[in-house]
Amino acid sequence: MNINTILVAVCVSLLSAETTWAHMDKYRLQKMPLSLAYGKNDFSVNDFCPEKGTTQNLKEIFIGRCWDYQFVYNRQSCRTSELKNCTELWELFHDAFAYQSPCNVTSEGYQPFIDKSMQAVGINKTLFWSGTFHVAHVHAFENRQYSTLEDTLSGYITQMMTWCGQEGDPGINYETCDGECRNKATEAYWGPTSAKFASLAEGKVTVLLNGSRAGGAFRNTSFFTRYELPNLNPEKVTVVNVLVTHSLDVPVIEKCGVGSLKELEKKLEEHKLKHTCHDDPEDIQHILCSANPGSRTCEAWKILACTAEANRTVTFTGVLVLSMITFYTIYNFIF
Ligand code: NFD
Repeated sequence: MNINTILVAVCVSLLSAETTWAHMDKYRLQKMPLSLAYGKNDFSVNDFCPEKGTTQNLKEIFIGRCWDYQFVYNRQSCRTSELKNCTELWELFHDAFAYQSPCNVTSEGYQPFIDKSMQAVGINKTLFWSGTFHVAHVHAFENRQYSTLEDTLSGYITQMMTWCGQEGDPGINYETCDGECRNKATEAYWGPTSAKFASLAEGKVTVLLNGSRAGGAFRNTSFFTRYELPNLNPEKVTVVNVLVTHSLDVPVIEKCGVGSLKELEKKLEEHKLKHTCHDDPEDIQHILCSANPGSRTCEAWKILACTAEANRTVTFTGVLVLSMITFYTIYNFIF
């Protein structure tokens, strides 16, 4: 039996069912940001939001979130940028879609609201996500150096809401937004909002992709591909750090440099953007494992991490003992 086998056996016995992940998750649940309060999995917005029409009390939620953002959620925004008038922002937003059919809504209509509300998040802070909604927001929340679109005023106010207009009174359709132009109307808002967010990015930017997503981690149809990547300014963005995460206990579909991630590298080069790519970074793996402590992937990962740590400790102790023996021998020899 070699030393490594012994260390693995020690780690297996030490790692009991009651793990640190579970504690971390309990702590996290106490102070969840808005973007995390709605569910733990990544699923399509249609599954997530069963209501068919505009979110009830849209105006009140909009204005409430707007003041909340400026005075509570992102308190320092009062100091770093001028205070925005939330009623004025609501009017700009409302005028972009109310009293019109969703088929007539345009990106240009939303531009005054976007221009008035969107602010830069700061150098090295921008975090994009695609297929990783939940984990990206936990990551941004826990590593305060990151900000997603949903951490900006415009993204915070409008995230996870549904809205659409109608020609007749009251100008907003609370019954259904499921008409033929639903996607076009969604795109008219989120397209230019994502583009503006990306155009303000500076320094290192990070994108968190899902390497277990059927259809590829980097998809031609995603907002990231169509609106964010093309609007990154190579004069201001020093490097694009691609992080690829994989769902636990399911086969890995893509890794850095493979499949659609190879396409992403090409696209970044076409845009003259430097890039790096990392599979399953440790801090992301911690987040996934804290939510699913019993998963097979996490168990294996914990044993690996523990064995590596134990190996380091054994090596360190060995070197220390050897140095002491050498020192003792030399000392005895001299004196
Ligand atoms: P996707 P993408 N809960 O994952 N962005 O690249 C809720 F509520 O395919 C942000 O197309 O990536 N919604 C928004 C979810 C909209 C969830 C558009 C979930 N668990 C673009 N998972 C936004 N905040 O709504 C997915 N969605 C929705 C910007 C999500 O709202 C971001 O800066 C989106 O409408 C990010 O870098 C749709 O599913 C990138 O574009 C497609 O999400 C994400 O768009």
